[in-house]
Order: sequence, then structure tokens, then C-alpha cells
Amino acid sequence: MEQTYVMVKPDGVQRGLIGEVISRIEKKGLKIAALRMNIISEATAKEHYSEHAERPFFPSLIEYITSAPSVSMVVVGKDAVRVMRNVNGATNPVEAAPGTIRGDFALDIGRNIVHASDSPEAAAREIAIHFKDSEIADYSRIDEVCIYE
Ligand code: IDP
Ligand code: MG
Repeated sequence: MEQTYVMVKPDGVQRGLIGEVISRIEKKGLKIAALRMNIISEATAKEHYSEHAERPFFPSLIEYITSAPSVSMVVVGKDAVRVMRNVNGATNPVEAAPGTIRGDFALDIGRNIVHASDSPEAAAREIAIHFKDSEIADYSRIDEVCIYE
């Protein structure tokens, strides 16, 4: 089983899409192992998006992501990293396929509702930024016998 870090960004929270995002994750068969709403600090946001520190959109990205509450999750399942990237859809909602979160609900790259780690290494790094080990629940979903062969 693989872990990934998922965020409902402030635009997703403000637009009442927390439940929609969580519902898609749950229905896919992925397991939510940690969940929290908070306003991310500037330091945490800069660490989370450190790979983009030199990009022109970095200051506005940090200002935005820290401007209002977001929802952070650890999501677990087979190939969870790749699966969640596909559930979210392409970064630019213009390119995101219908049926994906960004394809169904977003128009602007700077307001694309969700985040998910782009590799297992990024997932480990991002989970460690946002959660303590003790906040991640180790349990089985009773329907796993139907989800996995
Ligand atoms: P990702 O969220 O699909 O992994 P990244 O390239 O890692 O996409 O970019 C992180 C976030 O930064 C994006 O989700 C988007 O909100 C924002 N972003 C990326 N590129 C641009 C841009 O060109 N203009 C404005 N915001 C951008
Ligand atoms: Mg990214």
C-alpha cells in the first residue's frame, strides 16, 4: 500500500467542495488515514512548495494557500500517488479531463481546488511536513476484500 498527501485548497473549501473531494476519494476505494482542517502557516506553505520557490507565481501561490482554511489528508491505497493525480486531473483545469476534480469544477490554474503529491518521494516529504506519525491512523477498511483482488 502506498501513501500520498492530498489537500483541498482554500478555493475548494470556500466553494463547499470538501465533501465532493472526500467522496470521490472514498468511492474510488482509497482509505483516508489522516484528516485535518487548518490555516497553513507561511513557513509550512513555503516548505511544502519549495520546489517552486524560483517560479514567478510562487509569492501569489504562498499568499493564496495561507489565506484561508484548507483540508489536509493522508490517503492510502494501491498506487495511491498515481491514482490521486488522476482523480485530481491535470494541473491546468483547461487541460483536465471531464470526470476529474479539476476537469469538473475548476477553470483557472491558480484556483485548481486540490493538491496531490507527484511521486512517492514527494508524498513522504509532504506527509512529514503536515502530519506527525501519531496523527496517521493504521486501520483496514472492511470493504478492502471487495476493492482488492
Ligand atoms: P500540481 O498541483 O498539479 O502538482 P505544480 O506544477 O506542482 O502542479 O504547481 C503547484 C501549484 O501551483 C498548482 O497546483 C497551481 O495551483 C500553481 N501553479 C502552477 N503553475 C502555475 C502558473 O503558471 N500560474 C499560477 N499558478 C500556478
Ligand atoms: Mg506539484
